[in-house]
Formats: sequence, C-alpha cells, structure tokens
Amino acid sequence: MRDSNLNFGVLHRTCKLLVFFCFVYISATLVYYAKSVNFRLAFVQNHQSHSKTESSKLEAKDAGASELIVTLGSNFSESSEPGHKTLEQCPDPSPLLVGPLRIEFSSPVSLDTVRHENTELHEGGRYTPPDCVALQKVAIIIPFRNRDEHLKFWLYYLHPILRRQQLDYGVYVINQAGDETFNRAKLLNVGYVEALKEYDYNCFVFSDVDLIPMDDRNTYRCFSQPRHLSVSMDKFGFRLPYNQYFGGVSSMSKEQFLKINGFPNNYWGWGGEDDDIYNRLSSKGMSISRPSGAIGKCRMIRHDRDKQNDPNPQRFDRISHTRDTMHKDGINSLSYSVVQVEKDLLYTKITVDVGKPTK
Ligand SMILES: [Mn+2]
Repeated sequence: MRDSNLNFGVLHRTCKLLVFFCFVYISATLVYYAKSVNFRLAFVQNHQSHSKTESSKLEAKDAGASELIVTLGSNFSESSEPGHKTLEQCPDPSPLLVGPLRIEFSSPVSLDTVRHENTELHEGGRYTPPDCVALQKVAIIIPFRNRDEHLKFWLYYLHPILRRQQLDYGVYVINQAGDETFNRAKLLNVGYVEALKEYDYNCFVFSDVDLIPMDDRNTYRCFSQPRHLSVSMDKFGFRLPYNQYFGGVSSMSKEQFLKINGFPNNYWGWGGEDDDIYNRLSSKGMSISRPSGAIGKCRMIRHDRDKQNDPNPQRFDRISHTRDTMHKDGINSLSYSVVQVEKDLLYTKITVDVGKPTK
C-alpha cells in the first residue's frame, strides 16, 4: 500500500513537470512567432517605400570587366524617413536569368494576353526594376510597318526577358507612314531622337521586329564597344553570315552612336544600311562586341519579303563611300515629321513621315 502511494506521488510530480515543460515550450513558440510577424510587417513596409525611391547616380560595368562607365540620371531624392535605406545598384549579371528559352511561333498570341502577363509595365512599354537601381537606361527601337503579328510575338517574348535582365527600359515602335520604300536606318535615327525626348536614355538597342533571343543571358544593354546581339540566327544556320555582319539586333551607347553621326538616312529598300553602320564604326576605330554563339542564338519569324522593300540596287555603291558621306549624312541631317504617337501598356508607337527617295 505504501509502495503504491509512493509510486503515485512520483507519477504525479512527473506529470506536473511535463505540463510545465509543455507550457514553457508553447510560450517560447508564441514569442518567436510574434517576433517573426513583426519582422515581416516591417520588411513589407520597407519594401514598399523602397519602390518609391527615385533612381540615383551610378556606374555600370561591362561583363567582360572592360570599363564602360555610364553615368545615369542624377535626379536623386533623399528620404528623411528614419530607418529608410536607398535602393542598391542591380547586380551584374542579373540573378533572375534562366538561360536557354523555348521560342516558337506556331500558336498566335493576343495583345490582351500579353498585357495581362505584363502588368508590372508602365504606359508606353516602360519598366524599372522595383528592387534595385538598373545599370543602364535602355531605349529599344523597332523599325516597323505592317508587321502586327510579329510585334505581338516580340512583345510576348521580350518583355519578360527584359524584366529578368533588370533593365530600366522603354520600347519604341517606329512606324513608317505611307507606302513609300521602307527606310530602316532612318527609322532607327528617328527612334533615337524621339526616345531621348521622353527620358534620359544612355543605351539604345536597335532590333528588327521579327527577331527573338533564345537565351536571356544575351542582355539587351550596351558594352564598351558597339554590340551585335543577333549573332547566331536560325535563318543562317545559327552562325554569322559574315564577320562584319551587324544586322538584326545591335546596341550602342549614346556616345558610340554620336561618334558615328548616327545611321545613314539614304538607304531606301532592303539591305546595305547595316554594312554602312559597320563601316562607320570601324572608320572611328571601334570594334564589334558579341555574345558567344550559344548565348547569342535567336529565332526569326518566317515571312515573305514586304512590298515596298525590294533590295536596294544602290547599296553596294553607297557602302563603298561611307567614309566620305557619313559626316554629312546621319543624325545631323535627319528630317522627318511625327504623324501620330500611341501609348500602349506594351509599347510607344510613333508613326512618322520619313519622306521618299530623291532621284
Ligand atoms: Mn526579317
């Protein structure tokens, strides 16, 4: 009898001890949980106020460690909120990149779908990374006429890629008015001028509407030398057609573009203007930078030759005189008139009258 009383006493004390430990455990858990909720709230508040900060002065460096120092806008506003930190410069390369992409054009896309998938954009096809200050301010210029189907694919694929590349960018579709012969290079000049009227861009990417990169590590930004981005197109069996080839997609900083007086205005019809641009660059002692063949792969949307864009018979003669003509024909002799400006969520479309070839 005494034994069982004793046993019961031990059991009773053990149980009390167990209940006590459980209580301590639960209390500790509650305290930690409350702390973490507090922390998350503070983080969200901090994050939201960060997104509102203006961009600051910064420098951008080449991936190849050669030094292109691009000084971006300095409209920097200091915040007086206590505990408020300014945004840091975006890392290079962007940690959001995924590498090779599957690009196909078999099922058509609708602009509404593309708008719904890109709600982070601002009117006019503008984007600024929310969490860091972009390394460069990039205007993407697309020469255009009657290629709405291609533009949809371009917007569908490129916007998510450009966001992952953490660029502060805007998309400018430069639409040639009327039915005269197409003039790609002049439209690119117009895009340069018109984009700069809107924002302090320091880098310009010139892209055909039918070319889509197959790897997001092919960053649509500027480098210490003019960049050729569409280096291995499916159309050419994923290789360069020739070493001096500068067609398709290319990029130039503002300084590089001005050094060559922009692009020629007198290449009407298909071909030659890209070789003229190459001649301008090499005559100014610049070289072409390129991504590797693997990273520079891209797909072209198949199409027939457009009407009013026949091969330009004068192109060979013009190319042979670039060095003599480039100083009087270029951004310093550009004349055009704006017919219409349309702002979509996905792009700014500027319709321009660029005139017609003089005989
Ligand atoms: Mn094409």
